Amino acid sequence: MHLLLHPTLAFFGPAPGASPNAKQIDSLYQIILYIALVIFVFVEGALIYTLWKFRARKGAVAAQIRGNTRLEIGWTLGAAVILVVLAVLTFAKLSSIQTPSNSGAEGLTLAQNGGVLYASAERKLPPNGKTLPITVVGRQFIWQFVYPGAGEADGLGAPYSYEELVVPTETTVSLDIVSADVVHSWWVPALGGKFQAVPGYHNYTWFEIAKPGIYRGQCANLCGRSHARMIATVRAVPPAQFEAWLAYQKKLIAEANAAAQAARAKLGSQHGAGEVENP
Ligand SMILES: [Cu+2]
Repeated sequence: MHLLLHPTLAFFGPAPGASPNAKQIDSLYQIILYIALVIFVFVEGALIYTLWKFRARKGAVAAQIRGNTRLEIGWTLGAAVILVVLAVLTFAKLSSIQTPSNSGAEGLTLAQNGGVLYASAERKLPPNGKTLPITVVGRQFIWQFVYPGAGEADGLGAPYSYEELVVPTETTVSLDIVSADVVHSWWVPALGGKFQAVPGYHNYTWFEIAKPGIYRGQCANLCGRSHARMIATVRAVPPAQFEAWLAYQKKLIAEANAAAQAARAKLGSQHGAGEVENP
């Protein structure tokens, strides 16, 4: 179910969801908001009416009322029923928030691009098991994204990017969120909940973006002096464009590594290898 927030209420709502999990969170938020709004108007209305109707007047004697058992049982039960309804709705939506959906028909062909099956109790997979796994590394003060495609057995050589995460549309992307130093918090509001990046732990989340676009977020945990600069951008592009971008990124990294190696070799020949072992 996806409700539409009235424009005057949109200010109070979260960013409109661009991923199925974020949409579920959004609609849950709206259900609770509308129920709360009805109660708020009723309670405040009754209060204002009572203040006016029974205001102090000359000669008026206030009635002394000593409780009303039926009324008290009524509002206790009423509040309990509302809480039960909200709890049931939340649990009903929880699995579609936590469990990734299958990639769309137009999504990336995952078999060729590291559509890896993870035998992990914590990492939830889409029903068909296919997902594009990306590791998100929080570090002071930048987000790093590591994509599948390690060239060597040691796992090194995987393409990566900083600050901007590029993903294919219509593809279920599952994130493995880690930290290289202190606690950070991954949060792109339009793509779902907030997840902490804690050194020594893995946190998992996922999203699936239908249409090309740019989604912005920011580290949501004060992680040091330049925390405010720790921004994140997710750019969704069609799968073919993603593959081209990833290939180009690999090429750039390989070229930069080759240039660094050449520079190191040159320095080594000038000063003797011992001096530049650990530049
Ligand atoms: Cu941070």
